[in-house]
Amino acid sequence: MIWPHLESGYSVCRIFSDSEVISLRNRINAQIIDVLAKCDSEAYRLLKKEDDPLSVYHKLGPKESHGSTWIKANRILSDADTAWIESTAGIMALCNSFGSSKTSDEELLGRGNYYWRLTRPGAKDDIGPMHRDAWFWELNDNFGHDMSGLGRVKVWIAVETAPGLNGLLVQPGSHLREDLEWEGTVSGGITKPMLKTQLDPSSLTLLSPPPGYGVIFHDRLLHGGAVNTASRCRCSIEFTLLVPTNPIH
Ligand SMILES: O=C(O)CCC(=O)C(=O)O
Ligand SMILES: [Fe+2]
Repeated sequence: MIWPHLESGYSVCRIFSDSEVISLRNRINAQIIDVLAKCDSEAYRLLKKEDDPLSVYHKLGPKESHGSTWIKANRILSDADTAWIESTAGIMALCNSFGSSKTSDEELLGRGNYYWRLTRPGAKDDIGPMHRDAWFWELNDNFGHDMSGLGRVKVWIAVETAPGLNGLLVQPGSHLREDLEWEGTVSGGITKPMLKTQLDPSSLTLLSPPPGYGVIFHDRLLHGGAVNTASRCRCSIEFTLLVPTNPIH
């Protein structure tokens, strides 16, 4: 059972081998090119010749269209890539470690939803504020899932990170807090949670594990993106596991 840090609410462990990280990168690179071909012809022309678009994406500079290009629908793994990721030893072991768990399907696509994100150097808008994923589920009627007898565990896996310069910010132990105030706000047609309680910056820990390593966390853990202070984009992939019973609590 991969859930040792009950007090912190998260655990970091290796999920993908080096060759799997390369395969995942290649799949994300292909998706970047496909989406740019449809949504941003200028960026497409610049990046399609590159061997590794992910590592040069930052050279496009500040682009207002970044947010509208990289909506969730354009960042979700395809059917074929989903079948591949679910066949890797690391994802299978992770699912088995919680008993019979499976990846959630918030978008109702008939498959587990794995989506990646790019956060550009210095771009404050590429970063989500601190939140609990549980709040998204609460605001969205559990995305149509029947949650009886199920708990949720979130998984965030590094694809491209720079140690200490980007990654996932967490507040250790915050899954147990009962004093947090928040509200739902609508932005761009999506209802999102907004934390109202002020957090002490010194209570936050930046996790920037190397590519292939994942942060597995309680869906009540407070977390968010950290502004990327590296020179290249950060890339990570995330998904929610529905586990038979809540492993903490
Ligand atoms: O990667 C980020 O910036 C935020 C990730 C997040 O909120 C999540 O994985 O649930
Ligand atoms: Fe989140």
